[in-house]
Amino acid sequence: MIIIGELINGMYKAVTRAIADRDEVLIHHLAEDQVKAGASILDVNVGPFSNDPMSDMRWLIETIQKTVDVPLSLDSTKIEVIEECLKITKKRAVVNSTNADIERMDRIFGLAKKHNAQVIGLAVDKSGVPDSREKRVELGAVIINKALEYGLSIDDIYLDPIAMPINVAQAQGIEVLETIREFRMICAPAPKIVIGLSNVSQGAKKRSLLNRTYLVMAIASGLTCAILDPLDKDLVDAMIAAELIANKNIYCDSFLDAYRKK
Ligand code: THG
Repeated sequence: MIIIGELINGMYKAVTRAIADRDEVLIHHLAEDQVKAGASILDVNVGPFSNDPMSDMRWLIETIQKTVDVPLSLDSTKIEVIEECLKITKKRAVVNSTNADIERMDRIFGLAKKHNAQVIGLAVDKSGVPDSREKRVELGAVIINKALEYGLSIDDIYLDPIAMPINVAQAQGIEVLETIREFRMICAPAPKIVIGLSNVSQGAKKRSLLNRTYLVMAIASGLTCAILDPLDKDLVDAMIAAELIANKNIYCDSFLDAYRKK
């Protein structure tokens, strides 16, 4: 599993505050702690309340790159912001994200090709998040075709079926799991498949329990990557156990320690 650390996101009040105060210390800690806990990519998102997303994203990226040396997931709806960030990221970036909208795919895949970046493709179009697995899979295929047209490699594309909050969209939980299963069959080799795990428990009680239960179910369906909170130790333990049971790693008695050491 590829872990994308979710914690540097303005959805978290402490991060919004750190951005406003240009508090490097908090961002340094969040970056280091997530990498130590197993994140191999860090998501960077200024959140919905930023008055100046361009300058806030630049500051976050520069601050993160002072402490850790991992690829960053540029989580922004603004193409100009993504374009600027691609110029300053030191490691190969992940553009988070395009959707299946033709104009956006053209811009994003063009930029990804130019800057040798990977891309997350959301199964969404102008009419919003589909209700059905069929529509999600159709949009996934549209995204893969467009990426190939731009000369990107399948290995550099992550398809995202869009995980929804269980408290308002309960029936979507299973649709997303089935979509993951079908995304694997869109092409060979299969694309990478990612979800924003914490979406599932937003607004609900017992968030950590919901997150780890859904992660295990999604791994059983073929998930290969998740944007999640790597500091939730029970969550990462459940992930390691699920991958072991899915025969992705060889069993040994100290399987948790063995996984974390490698
Ligand atoms: N797909 C892709 N990218 C994504 C998402 C996705 N990026 C954003 C999001 N979804 C994944 N990241 C988060 C980060 C935080 C939370 C949920 C998803 C979260 N935050 C608390 C909340 O809103 O309740 C913050 C509360 C606090 O202030 O402490 O749940 O699906 N490609």
